Amino acid sequence: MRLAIAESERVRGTTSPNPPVGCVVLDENGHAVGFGATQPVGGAHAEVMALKEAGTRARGGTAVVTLEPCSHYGRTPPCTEALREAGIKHVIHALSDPNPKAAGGAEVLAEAGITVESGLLADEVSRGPLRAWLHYARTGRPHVTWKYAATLDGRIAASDGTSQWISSEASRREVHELRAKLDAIVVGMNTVRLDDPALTARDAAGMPLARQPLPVVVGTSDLPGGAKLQHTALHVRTHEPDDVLKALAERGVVDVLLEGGPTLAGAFWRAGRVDRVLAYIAPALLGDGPAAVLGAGVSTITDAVRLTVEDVTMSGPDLRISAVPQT
Ligand code: AOF
Ligand code: ZN
Repeated sequence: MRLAIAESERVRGTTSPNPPVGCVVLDENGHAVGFGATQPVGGAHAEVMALKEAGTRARGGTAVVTLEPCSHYGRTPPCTEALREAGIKHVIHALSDPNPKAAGGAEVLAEAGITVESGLLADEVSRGPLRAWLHYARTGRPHVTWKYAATLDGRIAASDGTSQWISSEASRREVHELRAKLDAIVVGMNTVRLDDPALTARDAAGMPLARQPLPVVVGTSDLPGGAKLQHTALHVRTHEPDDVLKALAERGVVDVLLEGGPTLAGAFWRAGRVDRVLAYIAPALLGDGPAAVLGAGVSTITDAVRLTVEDVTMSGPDLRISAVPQT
């Protein structure tokens, strides 16, 4: 299953609105003979890719897959059918498919005499490669990760407005890799005015990475003339997080990185539309300057938004914290 997860990681950011699924086919002796991952929309599912590589070695073997094989005729024929025809005898999947149209694969396989086991590394898959898509499948809204870089005292800029660079080079590089795995990056008009970002995913030498997320600017006014994003960004003329998310869902966006700034972050918090926080905390102190979020709708301590920390790691000299709001 870890190999299947690794397969799925390779296609992250290329499959939306479909999930990035990974699959490994083992021959009857348990040797891995086929690897596959979901192709861009309309293309083959993970199982079909892995079966293709395995060929006749799949006969009598096992398919290990991060999501329950689909049982429906969608843009492609059912994976349950492909597995049966290839002579697969066992299927192990991490998660059941929450999409009612595709679900039911486990029963179909069992009826065909294939043994089915579910739940292997389910937590790892649901927090990892399938997290955003699971949220989207359940709510119809893209998943939002709010990412920011701040000092130890929670500030994202100095009092004179300067903000380059709060986080370390290691952290900034990590964010570029993350950008390439997401569908869209969202910023507000203030960020465009202040920072004139390009919102591209670049490597250490500043060259664009192979995959680029959709840049999105939120705000009712026009983009300033000459802004880097003027001809590349999707401009959503609203301040309402739900309207933004609706516009993005209509374009097949599932996984969103909310990058700035504090006012837009506040609007997403007030609307309850932050699904995960990714904070890069630099060991520096400013004492003055804007906070990471403004106007989150909290005025008294009992209303504080509480989060659960999922992970804390060092990113160069910075602390990287991943946390999810408590429900
Ligand atoms: C699988 N393996 O690799 C993926 C699955 O429109 P379609 O026909 O491509 O079907 C999309 C649905 O199929 C998607 O919403 C999800 O339920 C499932 N995705 N299933 O067996 C895969 N990507
Ligand atoms: Zn399928």
